Amino acid sequence: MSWTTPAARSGRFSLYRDPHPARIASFADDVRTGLGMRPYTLAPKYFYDDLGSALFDAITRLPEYYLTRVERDLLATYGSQIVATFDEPLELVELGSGSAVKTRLIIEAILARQETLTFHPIDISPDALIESSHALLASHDALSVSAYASDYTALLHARRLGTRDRVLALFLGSNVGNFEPAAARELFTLLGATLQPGDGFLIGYDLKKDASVLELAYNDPTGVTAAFNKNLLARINRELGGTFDLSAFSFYAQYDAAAGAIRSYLRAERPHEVAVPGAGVTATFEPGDTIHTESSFKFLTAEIVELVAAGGFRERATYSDAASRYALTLFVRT
Ligand code: AVJ
Repeated sequence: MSWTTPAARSGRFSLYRDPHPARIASFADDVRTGLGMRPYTLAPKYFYDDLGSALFDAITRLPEYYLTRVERDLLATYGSQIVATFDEPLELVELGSGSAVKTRLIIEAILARQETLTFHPIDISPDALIESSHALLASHDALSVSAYASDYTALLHARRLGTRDRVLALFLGSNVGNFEPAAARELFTLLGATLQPGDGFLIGYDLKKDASVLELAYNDPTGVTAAFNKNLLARINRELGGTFDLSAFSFYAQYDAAAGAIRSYLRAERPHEVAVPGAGVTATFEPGDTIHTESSFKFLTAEIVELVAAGGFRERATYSDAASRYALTLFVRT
């Protein structure tokens, strides 16, 4: 198997798979490392199994979690303007496309002014890729999809996107928020090396704001975010034979204003001993011991501009809502 030969092809759809998935640390390896030392840590990319993806989808509908809704409104309002920044024909690339619901708005803006479009979604979940691609293809005859089931850093390293025309790359959903600043800078450097001068890059990010608004978005009173986090323990039980008692843990998220990040934790409420045979690790918990599950960074536009500049990008325009909750910044590769 290789990046150049699709693992599946039918009509206007091709799916490419990472030929070297072993280079990416596996779930078991990451669980062994994360529970093998203190403070306990698990990586947020493992939230997204089938149940976790469904729970995240529920989060995006919570009244307190404004991020998804505001971003969708910004794309609906400014999509055509964003697309009109570039000469046609455009090709579209998306890092971490997930369900690609909001991408539809950009696809439609592009297809309003050119006859055909190739969309290159990259996502770690092949199921999400196949499902979202088929939904998009079913509603747009003029669309072709070249999908990549991969960690996007691995794919960008491989430089095998196979684009021909002017590219607009998307990185939406505040996904940048899960990257420590140094890792984000590295990702933008890699992206910049993959794109050509004149190509575009649109990033969506959550703006810094009052801690109470941010904390409510992550400590939703319905408990969906708590379930989303606890599913990580349930997934360890399901896939690695773990013995986590989910009822021994509570969830909380706290804004670290100095770092500009919401930090999410599962906290043991009583003494607990866990074995995870599939990862070859055991862990003990005293009441109050935590597992750090996620950091969700918040930004000023100037901070995003500075980070993305590492990849050789210049800010072209920034769009945000009237309440300055969320922003899209459009960059051009220089
Ligand atoms: C998908 C990483 C942007 O950090 O806001 C939502 C994930 N975690 N609620 C975020 C998430 C808890 C989300 N990102």
